[in-house]
Amino acid sequence: MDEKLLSIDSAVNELIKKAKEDGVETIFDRKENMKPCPMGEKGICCRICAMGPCRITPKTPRGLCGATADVIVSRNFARMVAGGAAAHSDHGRDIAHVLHMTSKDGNYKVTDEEKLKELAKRWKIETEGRDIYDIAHEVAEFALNEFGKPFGTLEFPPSLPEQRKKVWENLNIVPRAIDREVVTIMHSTHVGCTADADSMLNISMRTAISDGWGGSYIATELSDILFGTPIPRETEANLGVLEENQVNIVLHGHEPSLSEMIVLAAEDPELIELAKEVGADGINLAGMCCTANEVTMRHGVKIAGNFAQQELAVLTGAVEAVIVDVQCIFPALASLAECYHTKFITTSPKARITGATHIEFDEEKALESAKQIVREAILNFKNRKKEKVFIPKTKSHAMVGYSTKAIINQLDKVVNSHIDKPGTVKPLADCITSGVLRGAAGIVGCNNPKVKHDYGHVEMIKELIKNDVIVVTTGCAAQAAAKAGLLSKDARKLAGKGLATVCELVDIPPVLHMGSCVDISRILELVGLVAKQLNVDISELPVVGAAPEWMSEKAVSIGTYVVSSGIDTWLGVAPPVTGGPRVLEILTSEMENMVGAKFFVEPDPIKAAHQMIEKIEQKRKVLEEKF
Ligand code: XCC
Ligand code: SF4
Repeated sequence: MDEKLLSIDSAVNELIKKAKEDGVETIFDRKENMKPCPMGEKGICCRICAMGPCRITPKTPRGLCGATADVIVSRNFARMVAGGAAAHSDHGRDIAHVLHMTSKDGNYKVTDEEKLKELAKRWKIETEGRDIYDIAHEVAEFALNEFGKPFGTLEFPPSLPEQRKKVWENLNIVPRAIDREVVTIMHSTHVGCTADADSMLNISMRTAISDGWGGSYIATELSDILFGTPIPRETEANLGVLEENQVNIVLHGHEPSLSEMIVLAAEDPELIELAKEVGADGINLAGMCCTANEVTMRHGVKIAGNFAQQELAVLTGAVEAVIVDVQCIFPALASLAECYHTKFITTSPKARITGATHIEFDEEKALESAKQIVREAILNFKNRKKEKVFIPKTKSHAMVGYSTKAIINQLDKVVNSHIDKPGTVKPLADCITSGVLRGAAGIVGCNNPKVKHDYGHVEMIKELIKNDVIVVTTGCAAQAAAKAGLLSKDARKLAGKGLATVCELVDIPPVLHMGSCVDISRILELVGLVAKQLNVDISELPVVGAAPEWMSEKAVSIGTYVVSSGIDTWLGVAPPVTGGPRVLEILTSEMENMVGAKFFVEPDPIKAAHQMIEKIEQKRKVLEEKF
């Protein structure tokens, strides 16, 4: 096996080599030995009842109950959507509970009062003359109600264009309560329920929409209210951000309610003093996966790496603790950490892992809990084995923190205040209609060892910006971009002339970091606002999406809500649906007639980028006739 082929990131390749020397295994080794099940890959294995498992073959074209390949594939797909929507939305619910817990003297406070009041007004909650915390609690209750309200449909944010809502109404896919949509999938996929691929995919779309425009949107808005709406700031990315002489703590997972408190705890003078007592120069926090995105957006905390790098952080031998909450955490970290001095600390009852040290994070005593966890890390510094330490030098400069509001602030730089009022997306819409920017692309998602690490993200992004397509990014894709230097303002030199000029005038990099995966809601918000500005539907905009290295169920939900929102989406890895001809036909063709967009599968990121550009140009032609 040629290690050089595993990643485009030299830090990764160096540490894969160290793993060999240290005699430990990583995902890259396990990938070598894993032979994926061909049935699973096509989605034609059903384990929904105990008469099975049933596998579809030429000799057995139906399961015992008579389910066809399409029925099985569509049910499996729906369950992936449900898993993903549940994870994002439950994260949103947790944040709502934290908002409900806020008080003037508590650990959790309201940071963005303006955003709170805006949301309160939208939800018709009285704000005049009221204590900010009374408003916060009522907003939290309203949000919590969105998950399980018995009647009516989801409250949509004002960024959703009316045209889009009509599309959903006509297809009968307007979500009701968020939990209800997830439960409906679990019910409909139970043995003896939905046995019709078309209907199963409609239900999937409705559930996915309840994630993107519901659970995830709530997660983002309430996180901003609690911890602040991100503004542009500088950071650094890659394993080179770990420090030789400091207590290194890696924050990994998703919900900012934990990581925000760790950030606070790490600033505590007593704990800094303790770090010095044990012989370190200080405490160094570094983020991983979406937690990294959350804390870098709001505090500039450095980014250690993305999904495929979590084991490699431990392999440096320089990490005192990996602190995790939920989602995207390798169980492999438990046994790996044992080979080093690293403490692998789980904190959520939703994600306990055998072999990990479990210190339950108590939100009622959040700061105290966080301090206890940081103290564990500090006390572990003495166990670091110098001879086992290897920190790659690699790190890149990056700009992060482009919330919709931050982008609008940047756009205000070019508003001619005699003609236009500031505070809108009009300058962006103008750049798109005039053709200075050909269009926009959202590049999101994970790492997947089926794709050379980071290659899919980085090559696709480079090709797009070269062709004057502005890129917005979240999740582990954003971290790939950060590590490759694409989030730096310097990356303008890789952009086409139009995009480079816009970046110069507006003072932004050509690739904008918009946050974590739940923050894809920020992308929906931005795109929705541009569509409203131009009075068109989202599907009419020269806007595309891609997940070149996706792997999680969350990504399936995301892909489905992005397409359902009218944005064509490219996947670098085929989802397990190829065994269902009707399912495949709907996802890659018929959805276009239904919601104005569809899925494309293209493993080659450069080819995919050109397909995306072609689609953008097609959409431009139609749009240009309107303007
Ligand atoms: Fe997870 Fe959110 Fe994927 Fe990264 S991008 S591997 S889902 S951390 Ni969300
Ligand atoms: Fe087999 Fe039908 Fe049971 Fe699935 S639901 S395992 S296809 S009998």
